Amino acid sequence: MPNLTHISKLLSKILRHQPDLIGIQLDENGWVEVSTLLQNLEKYQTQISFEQLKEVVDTNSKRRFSFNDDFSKIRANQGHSIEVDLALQTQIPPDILYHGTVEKNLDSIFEKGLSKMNRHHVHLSADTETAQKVGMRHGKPIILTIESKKMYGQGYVFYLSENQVWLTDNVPSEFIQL
Ligand code: HQG
Repeated sequence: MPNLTHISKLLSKILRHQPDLIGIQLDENGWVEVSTLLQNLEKYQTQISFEQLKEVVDTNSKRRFSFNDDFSKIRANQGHSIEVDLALQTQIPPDILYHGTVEKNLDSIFEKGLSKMNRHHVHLSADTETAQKVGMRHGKPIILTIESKKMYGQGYVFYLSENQVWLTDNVPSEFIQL
């Protein structure tokens, strides 16, 4: 039986990047019927009960997934590479947000600003601990400070995902400090 981490990784792959891996399609807002998801996972040799799925959604350390109100649909909260409209609400950011990265990216970041790369947005966090963890995925973490309120004052738009990740389209280098 697949463990929770395995299920979470598989769900990330399917719900953010490759729904066709198990022959499903997401709707325009990134949702899929839970029954379709479970049936198709089974077709591809991964048998998961609704209770296990719910446990993954409830216990996932980063709250990567959400059910709709009646638990009939599920989607990833952010991190997609395929085109979906998460209908995110714009939010007023705090004065400062943080971004964790690694040294090898710094020259390029200070030249071009922070770019969304393969994702839909640049990902920022309200606390340095999270930025540290995000940076660590790429190597020895370096935390950049982003003058988010100043950006907001100049018309840049910010969103807060369901799982508390701050998202924006790009961060020009003038708003970034080491
Ligand atoms: C860097 C995980 C050169 C950027 C995490 C980062 C997060 C540039 C890398 C979420 C650049 C992209 C996102 C530029 C940005 N030149 N490098 N102009 N602009 N970069 O993984 O922010 O597990 O796509 O600093 O916890 O590291 O998926 O983004 O190092 O929340 O749920 O390009 O992914 O969450 O890397 O992480 P990523 P990220 P999940």
